[in-house]
Amino acid sequence: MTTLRCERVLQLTLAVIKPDAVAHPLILETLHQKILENNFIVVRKKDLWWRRKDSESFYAEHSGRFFYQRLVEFMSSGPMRAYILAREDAVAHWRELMGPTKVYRARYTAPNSVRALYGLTDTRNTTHGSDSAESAKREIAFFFPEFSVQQWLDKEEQRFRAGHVEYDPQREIHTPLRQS
Ligand code: IDP
Ligand code: MG
Repeated sequence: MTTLRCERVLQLTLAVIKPDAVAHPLILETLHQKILENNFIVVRKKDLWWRRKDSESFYAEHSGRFFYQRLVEFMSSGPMRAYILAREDAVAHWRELMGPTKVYRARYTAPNSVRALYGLTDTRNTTHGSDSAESAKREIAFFFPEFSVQQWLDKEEQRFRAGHVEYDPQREIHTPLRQS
């Protein structure tokens, strides 16, 4: 059982472990532990493998950039893992944990960040995180079309915020405690 208790409304973000990290089971496990150690609630977790068109569509905002082809090929090159995470200021906290986009810069400016520690190149930089609450909503819908952010905020958020939550080690997600 966890004793997480928060004062302010929880925020959701989308976090993705990219194919370079999923390819290494120890790195994948380490990243999962980091998520737990940093007091994120794991609301959903999904392992998936994108087709190229998924990759192109998710990163459409970057089409035309010099790294776009490389990026879409990489993101559909192997399995990845997506999470819906909850926390106070989840968007900012996850981005801080990831570190700067470019691995070389991350190693200098945020040496303990995920991208600094595990990133391989500017493209293969281990993780993705939504950059705003609006992006999080859009990106959660992209990865988890069956999940309703609004319904979660209305029905589940309060229980999670009050700490009525336990970690299910089998499914590797947090679940609300059944009310007694
Ligand atoms: P972010 O992932 O930190 O939000 P974005 O600028 O949104 O960064 O870029 C999306 C992804 O595109 C990055 O995570 C990285 O994989 C790739 N990318 C961004 N800039 C470069 C670059 O200069 N060279 C190679 N790949 C890049
Ligand atoms: Mg981005």
